Amino acid sequence: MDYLTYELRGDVAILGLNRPEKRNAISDAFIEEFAQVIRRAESEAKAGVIHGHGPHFCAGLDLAEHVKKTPFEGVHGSRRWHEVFGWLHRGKLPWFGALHGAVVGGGLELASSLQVRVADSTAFFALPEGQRGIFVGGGASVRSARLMGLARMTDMMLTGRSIDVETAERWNIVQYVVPEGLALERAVELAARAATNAEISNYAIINALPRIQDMGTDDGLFVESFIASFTATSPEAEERLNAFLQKKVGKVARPGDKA
Ligand code: 1HE
Repeated sequence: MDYLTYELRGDVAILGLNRPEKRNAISDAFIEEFAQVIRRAESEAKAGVIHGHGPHFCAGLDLAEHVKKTPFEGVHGSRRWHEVFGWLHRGKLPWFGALHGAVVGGGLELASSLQVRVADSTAFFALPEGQRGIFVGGGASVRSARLMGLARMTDMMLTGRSIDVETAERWNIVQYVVPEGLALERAVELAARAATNAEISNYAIINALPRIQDMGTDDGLFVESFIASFTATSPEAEERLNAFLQKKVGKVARPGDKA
């Protein structure tokens, strides 16, 4: 592979963005290889982690390639990012991001497509599209805006503001902050934990939860009832519920307990 590394560790697929000399900037060839590797992970793993090799997670779109495109090619390129990132956002596996250094432009769009983001203290976040004379095209106007809110994203885009990891946590962009160098280890640990859930529950969490956010209250609650019943009556749920009632599995951990 030219742009990515792949490792299967137990049930967890670990994908590394691997174009460090260009700060993991995403070209057309990169996105096609990424598409293949995501499909491979879906067939082999129960959860996935995405991290970046080199000093940064991802510098976003390959700007050198972008300048050569016609308007229509640009639309197709953006739609392809939507499709591929869509497999992460509402796909088969829960995905965990291990972030460090620059998480900018399309890098933030990629990170926003994942379910859980772990960032180390070196991570910083920006949407420099306004400065480059372009607009977000990898899903940020939907996904990143829903994480941080419209006002914050508008500010980031208008002012070119770069935010640190503490602010990113406060703004809902990341769920975990860890010391420098520990994001990958923590993300793999969390992904391994998610991989032990019932697959049907993970699928509902990934696919139903965001859709229900797009619905009104009444519709959302109606759909929730069907998913709740469908999952609870599965053979796997029966097995897991009985295991708890027969005290064969552990209780809910208290905060701070080692899982
Ligand atoms: C790149 C890219 C790139 C670096 N496309 N080549 N993204 C941006 O506007 C971010 C632009 N990048 C940067 O601001 C900086 O590179 C970083 C802060 C991320 C990292 O800085 P640093 O000092 O570690 O690296 P560097 O020296 O700036 O970059 C190393 C090389 O990578 C250099 O190439 P070289 O041939 O001179 O060695 C850079 O030109 C190259 N490089 N970033 C192409 N992005 C679907 S729409 C999404 C829209 C967007 O993503 S817009 C945001 C684009």
